[in-house]
This record gives sequence, C-alpha cells and structure tokens, in this order.
Amino acid sequence: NLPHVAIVGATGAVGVEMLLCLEQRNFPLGKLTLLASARSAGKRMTFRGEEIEVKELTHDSFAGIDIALFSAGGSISQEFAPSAAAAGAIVIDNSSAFRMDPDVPLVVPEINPATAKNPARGIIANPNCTTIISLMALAPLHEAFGLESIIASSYQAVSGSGAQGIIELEQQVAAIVAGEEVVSKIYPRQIAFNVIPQVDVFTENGYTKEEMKMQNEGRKILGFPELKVSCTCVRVPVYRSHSVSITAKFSRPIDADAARAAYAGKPGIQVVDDPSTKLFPVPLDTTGKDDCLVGRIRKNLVLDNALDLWVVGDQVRKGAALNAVQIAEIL
Ligand code: A2P
Ligand code: 11C
Repeated sequence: NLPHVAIVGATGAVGVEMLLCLEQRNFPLGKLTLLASARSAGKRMTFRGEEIEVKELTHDSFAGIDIALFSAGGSISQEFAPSAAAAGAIVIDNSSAFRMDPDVPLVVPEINPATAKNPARGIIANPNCTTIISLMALAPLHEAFGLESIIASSYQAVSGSGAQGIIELEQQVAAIVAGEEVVSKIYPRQIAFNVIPQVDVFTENGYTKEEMKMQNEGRKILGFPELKVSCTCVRVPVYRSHSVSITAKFSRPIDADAARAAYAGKPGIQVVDDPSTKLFPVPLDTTGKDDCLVGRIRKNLVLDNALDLWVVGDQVRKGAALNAVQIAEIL
C-alpha cells in the first residue's frame, strides 16, 4: 500500500516546490492531499497531470494521512502538527517550531539519515535553509579534517521570506524604474538595489534568530555540541538561492586540494572552482537545481588549519522542499 501524503501550505513558495519535488522524483505515493488556508480552498493544482483541489486545513484534515509535509509557518506547525501526529501521520515540518526539541530529529539526509527513523513524537524537523546549505559544504570536510569553528556571512534570497518577499522586490524595482515611492512591508528597509544585514528578529546577544540557528541547528545535526559558530545573515535582492561565505577552522591541517578531494563521491554537493577560468558558483546556477555548489576554496590567511569557501544552494529546494521530500523517502 503506497502512502497517503499531505502538503500543508501547498500554495506557498515551499509548498509548490514540494509538489514539484514529489512529481520529479516520482515519489511512491497512493494519494496526495493539498491543504492551505480558507483563502485557497477550492483552488486547483496539477500533480502528475491530474488536478487536485486544495482543502482548508483543519484539525480533522489528517485522518488516513501517512506523511504530512508542513510548510505554512511556525504557528501553523505548533497548532496542527500535534493533531497530524495524533492521527497517525509522520510530520516532516519545515518550520523552526520543533527543531530544537530533543525528541524531534533534525535531519539532512546526506548527513544524519539514521536519526529520522522512529521519531518519538511522530515529528521530524527540516533544518533552516542557510544551515542546510552551509552544512552540505562543511560535513564532508568535518568528516575528513574535524571541524572546530565557523565564521560565516550569508547572502539570502527574498524567496526565503515566502511569496511575499518576491512580490516586495518586484514591486520596489518597478516603483523605482517608474520614479514612484518605494513601499517596504516585509523588510525593515528597501530591498531593491540594497542589502539588509537583518534576517529574522534580533535576540539578546545582538545576533538574529537566523544567525543563532546556524550554531544551534548545526550542533544538533552534526552531533557536535562544542561547535563554535559566529554568523552574519544578510538579505540581498536575489529572487532565489542563498549563498554563504564561510571561514571554517579544523583540528587537522587542510588545504584547498585536500578539501576538493574530500568532496569526491559525496552526494548533493559539487565543486565548481577554477579561478583560472573564472569558474565559481552564483545563485542563478543553482536555481531549480538539487545540488549545492561550492567554490572559491582557499587557505585562510589569518587562522591555522582554516579554509575559506563559498557555497550556493537553492534554498527553496535543498534548503526546504527537496530536503523534506528526501526525508520522506527515508521513511
Ligand atoms: P494560503 O495561500 O491559503 O495563504 P508562503 O511561505 O509562500 O507565504 O506560503 C505560506 C503557506 O502557508 C501558504 O500555502 C498559505 O496558504 C499557508 N497558510 C498560511 N496561513 C494559513 C492558515 N491559517 N491555515 C492554513 N494554511 C495557511
Ligand atoms: C529566510 N532562511 O531566508 C529564512 C527562511 O528557519 O526556516 C526560513 C527560516 C527557517 O528568510
């Protein structure tokens, strides 16, 4: 019997991509249920050539569902994921609501797939997108050279804020071109032709929540509570794909060639790195793609046993929808 899968938030930026990933990967499912807010009820979406009507999410939505992929925001997950689990579904939740719960596995299938088996609360968490993309580049190096610390800056696309982020950038560019007033609703400052050093809200230590996710989620995924992380997350006027500039320090000596060799045969990450031909990854290269790309690999000039690198990944896909579907494939 093939599983009955539900997508909660099917009409959102990540939900639409989940549908696409299930279709493109030929996910073995018997039935697909699409759930969103009352605003979208009755809307039709196409899956494998057939139209499926979107239903309003309620606490009774989960009877008979085996796997529920959630991406409708943290408060919806808090409220409805326990109902889904109580109805017997395994929840794969893309929000930050349950990630740090010790009874909820936090899974990147290429890194810690075994932790996804038999989740105690019936909930598995999908990590933060910037964290997933960074760890895709760091995990193979950690395995070979022993990671000690990370200093990173991110360049995050507006689709990380959902469909509304894309609309805000589009409208601001149009307004500027037309010589009209720029309106900011989603972002604290104008995002068009600008960069904003704030992603998510500030915490007491001066870092934002998004920045602290890299430390806290990184430690949990790698099973390495001593990992040191200091991060600056920046929103850039790019539609899709996050980039991260990382300085990583290791316990053993490392150089660029040894690092490139460590990626050989690792799934989900490709080296794109040849300064002599100006070859390096950019966000447009990964948009709509499954693999993360790593380049600009070089020895750090300040720290011992440290490397600088640049990793890019489609955060809607590997950073969210694809990672969730890969977890479902493990189940
Ligand atoms: P809807 O399109 O009906 O508003 P995004 O991250 O792109 O903003 O998408 C958010 C997703 O979460 C959408 O699918 C949205 O549905 C869904 N969503 C938002 N609020 C609710 C709600 N109260 N109940 C169910 N789904 C919701
Ligand atoms: C952004 N990374 O680009 C965020 C969105 O922890 O899942 C996802 C936040 C999260 O704004």
